Amino acid sequence: MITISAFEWVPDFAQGQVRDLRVRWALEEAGIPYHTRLVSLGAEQSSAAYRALQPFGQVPYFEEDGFALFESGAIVLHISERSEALLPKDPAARARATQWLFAALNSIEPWIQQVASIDYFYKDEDWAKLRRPGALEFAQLRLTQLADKLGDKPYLDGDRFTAGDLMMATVLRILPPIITDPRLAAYVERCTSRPAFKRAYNAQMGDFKQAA
Ligand SMILES: N[C@@H](CCC(=O)N[C@@H](CS)C(=O)NCC(=O)O)C(=O)O
Repeated sequence: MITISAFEWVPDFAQGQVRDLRVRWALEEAGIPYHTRLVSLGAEQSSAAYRALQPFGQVPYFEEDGFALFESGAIVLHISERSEALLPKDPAARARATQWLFAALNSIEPWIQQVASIDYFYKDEDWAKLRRPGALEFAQLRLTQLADKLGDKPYLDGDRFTAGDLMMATVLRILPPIITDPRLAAYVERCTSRPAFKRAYNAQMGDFKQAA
């Protein structure tokens, strides 16, 4: 049985956003059952035992029959390799889905996360007030470029949802007010109205409720 780690509690703004959601969503799309190991913020995440599984003390990690993996991108890819619902069989389509998964993590997430970190953690700092307009401008440039590439297609590679869309949608959800292009807003809505996303989201929120 697969085990993934998740936080037992996070502040309200982070609930429904923690990166184990990506892994839960991939498992739901693939129809693979899993358990969660709930970890507390602070001492437990920083313990040597936890850091043996996730060297940065973060969530999520993935474990199955003694095989352990960290980094949500690597975990989602590992799960996706087992399911055509996430990675097409055709090698070229598969490579393009992987390309979009990396684009989400490497070309989009850092810029959205920069603005999100300012808004969530530093908004009253003088340096943050100076930095925010430039960070926002760059994030918006990337988002416009993404929207142009998406165009009128339902998903990034055309008509079918892949692991690339799963990852991109989780990244675009990080800071909803930043998504002003109607094509991207509709895309996020399309991806997150999938039943597998709803099950994953409810499972994360359910774990927080249970621990409260
Ligand atoms: N690159 C990592 C990032 C994981 C990450 O940022 N996890 C956050 C929760 S969303 C975390 O554990 N934060 C607590 C910390 O960094 O101490 C991944 O994608 O798995």
